Formats: sequence, structure tokens, C-alpha cells
Amino acid sequence: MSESTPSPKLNRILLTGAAGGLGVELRQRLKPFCNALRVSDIAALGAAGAQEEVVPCDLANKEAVIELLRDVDAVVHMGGISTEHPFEQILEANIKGVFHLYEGARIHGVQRVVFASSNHVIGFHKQDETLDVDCARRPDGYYGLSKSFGEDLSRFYFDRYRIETACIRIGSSFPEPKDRRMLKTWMSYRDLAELIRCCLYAPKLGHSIVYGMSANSEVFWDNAGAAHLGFKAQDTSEVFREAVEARAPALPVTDLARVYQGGAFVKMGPFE
Ligand code: NAI
Ligand code: 15L
Repeated sequence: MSESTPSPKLNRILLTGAAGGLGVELRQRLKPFCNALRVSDIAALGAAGAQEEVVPCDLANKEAVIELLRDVDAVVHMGGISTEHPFEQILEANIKGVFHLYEGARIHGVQRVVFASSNHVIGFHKQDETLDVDCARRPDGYYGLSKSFGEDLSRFYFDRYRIETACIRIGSSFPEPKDRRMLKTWMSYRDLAELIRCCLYAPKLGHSIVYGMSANSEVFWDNAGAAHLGFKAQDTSEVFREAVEARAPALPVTDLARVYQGGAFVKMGPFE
């Protein structure tokens, strides 16, 4: 199936985190894949547009999240705290939140989830390593630990309840790479939407791990183990290299943000 023919349409997709940086993009880009897009967030979402259902919800609220999953065919789970924070905050939004989401999926018979995992599940691997999708996880903080929990939780819900999940270990998905590390981790919005489309329509998803990155010329990760998804990136960070290198000086080689794949996340905390 090519990018231009995302058929047959799913009836209803739930997009969590729809008010966030990626959510705002995906709110437009997921519509061709479904008849109805249910958008949810704890933050303001604006009025419902064509094809949309707007359902505000705090992921920490179990009853509300379970109700959110009613009549849903597939979930794109982007909601939650997206950077390093004190554990207590991560616990509510990310750890309890992802548990509530899968309970809702189980109760309402939802078959497929695309989970926004993060490169911070492997952030304490060194930058000179090339990691495949089966490598050991080395989370670089409470945020990365919460994504690692989400990967394990989704594996459990597949083994126990056959709910299929793609865990996308997103690198850095912004309009442009912001620094030299992101030249390796960058993923364009177009490529992210295409990878999500591949995950939604793969004939057999099972429980898949895939790195979310564009076709950058230098990368930390190898997606050969996710070839069954049929994803081909179209964009590359290379077009930004000159500008990034001009404005962002190279870090000293001993700076831990340069030593480890997680960059500056590995230096955050403790929170006291
Ligand atoms: P973001 O922070 O802009 O969006 C996250 C959204 O989740 C926000 O709109 C926020 O209001 C919502 N949220 C937070 N706590 C919530 C709660 N308790 N209940 C309901 N909604 C809540 O983050 P972004 O960049 O859009 O990322 C989306 C997802 O992708 C996140 O899960 C993030 O961890 C993941 N990701 C993003 C990367 C990136 O480069 N943008 C890289 C790796 C992972
Ligand atoms: C993430 O997981 C964050 O959500 C995002 O804000 C970026 O910091 C990204 O990782 C990254 O590592 O660049």
C-alpha cells in the first residue's frame, strides 16, 4: 500500500496528546485514514472540525480514559509528559496514563495501538554504538523509564490479550533539527505520519519496536528488524546540516550530552 492509498479507512481513530506539538500535526495528517478522528488532551483542543470528536481527558483519570476508548478501532497515543520531570508527575500522566489506556483498549476490544515511545528508553547507550530494535534498554531518566514501562506494558497486553502495538522510539520530531545531535535523531512530521500509517495498516503488527527517524545520513539506530512495517523515510536532516553546524558549536568530547545518545536528558535531575 502506498502513501497515497491509505485504504480501507478505519472507522474511528483516537489521538491522545492532540494539543501537543506532534498532536497538532497529526490531527490533520491522520484524517485520511479514518471516518472519525477522536482527539483528546488535558490542554485546550479548540472546536471540533470536520470528521472530529473532541473529548478532553486527563490520562491520570482511569474512568475517563476507559470511556475515551469506547467505539475506537485504533489508538495513536501521543499524550503524556514529553520531557524529563519529577517522578510523581511522570507517574500520573505517563505510567498510570498508559495503563489506563490499555485497560480501556482491553475493555472495549480495541485491536491496535501506536505508542509514542522515545529514544530516551535507550538514552544511556553511547553515541558511537549502533542499536537495533532488540538492544537492551538503558533509560536516561524518569521520562525514559516511563516509556520503557509503556513498551513492557504493551508487550504484556499483546501476549495476554492480543492487542497489537507499535512502539515508535521517536528521535527528535520537530520542524527542523535544533542541534548537532538532532542531525542524527531528527524525524520530519511527514515521515512520522507515514510511519504511523504503516503501523496502522501493517497486516501483522504483533508487538513491534521501531525507531522514528528520517533518512538521515548519520544515525544511531538500525531499523532492519522493523522491515515488516514497510516504512520508507522520505526526508533527511542533511538539508539542515550547514545551518545547524553554523549556529550550534560542537560540544566538548567529554560532555555527557555528547557521550550518550540521550543528549542533555542524561544530565537532568535529581529533583529535590
Ligand atoms: P508535547 O508535550 O508537545 O505534547 C504532549 C501532549 O500530552 C500535550 O498536549 C499535553 O497537554 C498532553 N498531556 C500531558 N499530560 C497529560 C495528561 N495527564 N492527560 C492528557 N494529556 C496530557 O509533546 P510532543 O512533542 O507532541 O510529543 C508527543 C509524544 O511523542 C509524547 O508522548 C512524547 O513523549 C513523544 N515523543 C516526542 C518526541 C519529539 O521529538 N517530539 C520524541 C520522542 C517521543
Ligand atoms: C523526546 O522524547 C522528547 O519528547 C522531545 O521533546 C525531544 O527532546 C526528543 O526526545 C529528543 O531526544 O530530541
